[in-house]
Amino acid sequence: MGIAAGKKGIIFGVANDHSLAWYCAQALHSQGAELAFTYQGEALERRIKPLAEEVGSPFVEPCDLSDDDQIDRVFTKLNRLWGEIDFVIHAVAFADKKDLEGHFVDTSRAGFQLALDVSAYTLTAVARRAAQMMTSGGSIVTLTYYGAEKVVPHYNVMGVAKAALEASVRYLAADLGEKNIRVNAISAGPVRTLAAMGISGFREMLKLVEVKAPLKRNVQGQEVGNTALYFVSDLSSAVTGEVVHVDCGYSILGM
Ligand code: 0WE
Repeated sequence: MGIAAGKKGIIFGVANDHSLAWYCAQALHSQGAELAFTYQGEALERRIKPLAEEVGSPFVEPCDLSDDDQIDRVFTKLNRLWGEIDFVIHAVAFADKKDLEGHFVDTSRAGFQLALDVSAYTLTAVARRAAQMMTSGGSIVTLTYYGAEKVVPHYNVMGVAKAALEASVRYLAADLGEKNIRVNAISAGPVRTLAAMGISGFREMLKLVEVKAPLKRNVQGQEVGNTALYFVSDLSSAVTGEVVHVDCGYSILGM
């Protein structure tokens, strides 16, 4: 018996075995949770299917979260499979690469809309549909980053999107609390994932955290997964609307 035994939920955002969504999946599976997955685009199918199989998942579907019809389709299908769910892991973000290289002031309307739509609105889009299936209460967990709170060079429009995401966590927590649905965010320190690859200066960021953070190291994917497990489990039954930093203490320095 594990602390997530008997709990069922859906995970959005596994791209490969380095994804924070995948670390969440492994932590949840290790404690008895049953997992459903969605992935973005044909290209990822070949990567996701074997991972889902590793954790015995009965549900792996494509879903472009920028398309309401695809979200509806996934939840209709999930409802037919399980009828009820206990948790959602939302680990999804996207901005145009060119908006993560230059200056924030140069962000186009289209770039702003894309980043906010995919990285912030999708939490609300998913939460509304998931809440209908959370008939015994539930837990919704998303991933955010320090760039929402303070200026991080080049994070730019993603920082604005994560600020909107963190505010959405609080408004969703207020709306869904009466159904005993909790909504929280994990603000993870930098981790080598697909989303972090190719970002200029990422290695230097990892080095800076190692030198400056109170714990003198970077966060591991497993530690982010364990925090998601805590939020899904009843250990966090009175915690909602929170953004918890899982960053080896880096953010307390205010750098
Ligand atoms: O939230 C993120 C990554 C978000 C992200 C990354 C990409 C890269 C490839 C969103 N969209 C894209 N679009 C792409 O085309 N992180 C917390 C990781 C991250 O991203 C940064 C960081 C850190 C840390 C970007 C600039 C500066 C620091």
